[in-house]
Amino acid sequence: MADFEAMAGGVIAGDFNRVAELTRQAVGEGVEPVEIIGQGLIKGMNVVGARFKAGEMYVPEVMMAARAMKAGMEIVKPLIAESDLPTAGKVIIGTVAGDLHDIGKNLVGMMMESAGMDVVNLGVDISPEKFAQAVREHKPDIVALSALLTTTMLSMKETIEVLQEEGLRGAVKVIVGGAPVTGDFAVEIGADGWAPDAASAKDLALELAGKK
Ligand code: B1M
Repeated sequence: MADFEAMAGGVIAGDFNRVAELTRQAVGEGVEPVEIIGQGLIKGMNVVGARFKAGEMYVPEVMMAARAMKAGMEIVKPLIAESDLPTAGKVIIGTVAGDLHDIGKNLVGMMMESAGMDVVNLGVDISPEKFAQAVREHKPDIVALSALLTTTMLSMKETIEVLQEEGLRGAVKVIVGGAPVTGDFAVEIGADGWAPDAASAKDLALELAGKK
């Protein structure tokens, strides 16, 4: 009998060996991979998101939890047809042009991935044109822009403008975040949303992708 509670607990504790072991066990017992993801892995990560938001867990612990979840996902993913994977929407995420900070952005990406979203992480110093190219290529629901410098917040505005100019803006929701970015700024530059932290960004992306 698959122990989903222990699996979720392993994710919360960041114990990737335990999560891998329990996942293998469940697979061996013939449990559906999609059930393992939904009942065990994502459930654990949901708790992590809520605790992080409440200030009860910190960045390194969240990263460990995401790593534990990944250990389980790597076992079940090859067993699922791509079309059967639960997808909560597709996101492209990147740190905007001129900005090399990526710790927070990667955390946001991990949270989204852990919630079942298909995340394409473009990296850092991503120009508006590169974002536009990625939208054409990947056809995401959400474009997520991160900036940590007050000077590079302007690149967020430029990215939205280029998406508009290239006729891509209507096809995606744009969300922004990063330490200097505010909700007012998001409204000012015409973004669809802003979130203060990784767990809230995940919730916002799910909501805008129509999955929450
Ligand atoms: Co830089 N840096 N840095 N830096 N750095 C800051 C941001 C700074 C506040 C430090 C300071 O002066 N007190 C300051 C910015 C001042 C400003 O403009 N307001 C600063 C500066 C000035 C610089 C340089 C210019 C320094 C220099 O060279 N003179 C330079 C710029 C380089 C460049 O980008 N072009 C620089 C370089 C660097 C390092 C390379 C050394 C390194 C980055 C390493 C890396 O990322 N791989 C670095 C670091 C580590 C920092 C600090 C210390 C920590 C940032 C961090 O990772 N925080 C930072 C000071 C600080 O914040 N205490 C600082 C942890 C991370 C989990 O939080 O990124 O805020 P954060 O992400 C949060 C939220 O913001 C949010 O969720 C995350 C988790 O909850 N979030 C989103 C982030 N993206 C989001 C997207 C969303 C939603 C939420 O939706 C899409």
